Amino acid sequence: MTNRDNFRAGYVTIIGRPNVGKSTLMNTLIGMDIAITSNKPQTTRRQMRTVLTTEEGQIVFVDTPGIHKAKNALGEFMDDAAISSLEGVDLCLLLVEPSTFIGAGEQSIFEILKKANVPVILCINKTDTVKGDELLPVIDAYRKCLDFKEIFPISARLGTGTLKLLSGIFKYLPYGEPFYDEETVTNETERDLVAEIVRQSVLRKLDEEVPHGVAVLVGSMKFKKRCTYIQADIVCEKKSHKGIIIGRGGSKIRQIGSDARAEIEKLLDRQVMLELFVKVRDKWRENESMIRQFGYKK
Ligand SMILES: Nc1nc2c(ncn2[C@@H]2O[C@H](COP(=O)(O)OP(=O)(O)OP(=O)(O)O)[C@@H](O)[C@H]2O)c(=O)[nH]1
Ligand SMILES: [Mg+2]
Repeated sequence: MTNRDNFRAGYVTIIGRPNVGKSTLMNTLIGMDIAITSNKPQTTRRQMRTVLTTEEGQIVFVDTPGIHKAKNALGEFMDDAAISSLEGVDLCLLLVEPSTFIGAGEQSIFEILKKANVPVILCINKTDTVKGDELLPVIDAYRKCLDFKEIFPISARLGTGTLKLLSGIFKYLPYGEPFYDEETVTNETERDLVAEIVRQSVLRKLDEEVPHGVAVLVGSMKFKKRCTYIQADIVCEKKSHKGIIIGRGGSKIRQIGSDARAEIEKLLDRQVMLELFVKVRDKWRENESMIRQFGYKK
């Protein structure tokens, strides 16, 4: 039983530039792979909430897209999703790379944070990629940029420092009742999680510009006795991209499908048959109504 008198509950947004490890950190903190991750920037496209409930309290994490210079309407939606996540949360985690180079990208985030009335904890991530003595200058450089409540060096990938970070987070949450029951891990629908897993497979199997122009829509999900049948559309921006996604003799789409199916089976904990179709929607990332149709809406 939890001691409700000392129970804390609050919302914590995770923001930062693309590819710094925000989604990896959220997954590590909740102990489950809910948000998709990849080595390509701009993997996350909209806010995604997950819930961690412990004896100490309940944290509702908000994973957000990396803040970047938007090049199209989808990019603007993504930046807005990240920036607007600061409204109404109790705490913000700002994730950065372990480097003393603080560029225009970081500066623009400091400006956003100065305007938001939210306490900020700085997480210097990917510390597994640097030597211990390289961290002090990084901490020093960042300390001068903003009035951070705390600074935690972590490795989201290895889980180093994340327990300390969790205790640090709880300190900034108000005492109160939980928002969700303690079994809840996310408020995402299975359908949306399946679509994200297929998109993750595309991101991991394809290079550069092709996955950036891909959206995934789950058409049907039929729960049968032995198996769940899923049909999904992979929407891309150009005919030439469609050819790349399908690959010679269908080899690429088969790899994308089999990796995605394995992940979906883990999520649903049952056998899955996955059928993928590739469609072309010219310049959909510039088209507000298609962007909404593909699930990128508030
Ligand atoms: N070495 C190392 N790599 C990490 C760590 N955390 C994340 N990564 C890697 O960094 C890459 C980006 O991780 P994501 O979690 O997708 O980053 P993100 O900030 O959510 O990226 P966007 O959604 O594109 O903004 C992936 O290849 C991760 O495996 C870490 O602690 N150490
Ligand atoms: Mg992400």
